[in-house]
Amino acid sequence: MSGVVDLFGQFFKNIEDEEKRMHTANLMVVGKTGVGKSTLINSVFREDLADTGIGTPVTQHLQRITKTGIPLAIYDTKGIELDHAIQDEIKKEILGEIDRLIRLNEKDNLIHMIWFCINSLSRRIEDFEVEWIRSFSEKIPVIVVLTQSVGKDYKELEKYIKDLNLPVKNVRSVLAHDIEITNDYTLPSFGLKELVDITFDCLPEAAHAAFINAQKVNIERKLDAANKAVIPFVSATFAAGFNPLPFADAALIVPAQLAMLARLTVIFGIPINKSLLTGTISGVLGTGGATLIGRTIVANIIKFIPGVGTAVGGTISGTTAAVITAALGFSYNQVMVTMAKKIFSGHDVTEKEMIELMRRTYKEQMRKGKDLLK
Ligand SMILES: Nc1nc2c(ncn2[C@@H]2O[C@H](COP(=O)(O)OP(=O)(O)OP(=O)(O)O)[C@@H](O)[C@H]2O)c(=O)[nH]1
Ligand SMILES: [Mg+2]
Repeated sequence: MSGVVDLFGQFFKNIEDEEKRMHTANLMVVGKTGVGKSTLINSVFREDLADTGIGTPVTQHLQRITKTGIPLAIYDTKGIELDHAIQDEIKKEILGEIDRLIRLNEKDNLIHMIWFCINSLSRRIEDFEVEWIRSFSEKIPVIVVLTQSVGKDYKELEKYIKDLNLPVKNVRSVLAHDIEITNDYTLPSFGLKELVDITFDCLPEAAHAAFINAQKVNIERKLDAANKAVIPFVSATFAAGFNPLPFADAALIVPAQLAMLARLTVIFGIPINKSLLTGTISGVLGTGGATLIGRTIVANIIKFIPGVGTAVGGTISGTTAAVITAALGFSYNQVMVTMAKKIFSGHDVTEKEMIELMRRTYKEQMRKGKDLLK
């Protein structure tokens, strides 16, 4: 490869393409007023979705909340605690919409999952709720979520509901948000990570990536998906370098590696800060501003391989190429984990610390891969 390529321009274009390719996950959240639906949504998904998303009325008692950049639609219900006649109407309304979407048969528009929320503090499940759960479960997987679970009564309610043997996927207690009891005593939130896990298992495969991207409580799930996504790129670079690549041609694998990093970025679903990402990646690719010469990048990448240096007979083998790609992918994922944890808990991340982390984990990964090079 000769000349200068706008690699980072291509990288951000790859990110846009990956985002466009992603399906959406559609989740209905049902529950009486004040049970904590909005609090739950804001605690599980990015960017305070319930408060900052755009709500579009679907029917009188159902609105669809979405937000640009988040591959998720939430169907939020309103006013279901009203009198029996109205409850029947609302139930028909919701079932009507569910059926309409099933008839449309577009996988991006189907409602994939229902969280049926009941406030633990109410200490009971009403007859109409049991009836609704039974009807909805015939069409869509339902998880009963016991919200605002504090004290010990919620365990009794959880057991009571489980013993009803409803046709649901699960019954889970959660506390979506910490509760401050006194100045120095806070009840910590719990159960959200588990809720994400069991929801994930009920979703159709096409909605998995979107759901992982949109949620912010289960970073291990993001990491797991991202590490799996590295493998095909490693195989591809191994194949590309099966015949030892002349040193200069090794730069040909760099765009594929950046395509990999773009995919990993989108799996994590962290708000895109272009200069932060450019800086972090340049930390191992070498700094050349927005544009880099392929040769420089390869020289930079290779110098991290212990005992290989820049001259290996002027060629780079398939195994070396694969080790480099794996090290780049896995170290980038570690950086994304740190970034996700900080950003989702409201902390700042600095470019300097991300560059250092990227370099350190990249070197570690290269050391691990070194055995393969012998
Ligand atoms: N600390 C704490 N407060 C909660 C939790 N869940 C709900 N709340 C509080 O309960 C109240 C009602 O919660 P919302 O999330 O607005 O309930 P909702 O179901 O969205 O209510 P509607 O939109 O009116 O149907 C709010 O004051 C919340 O702060 C929780 O897990 N922890
Ligand atoms: Mg609400």
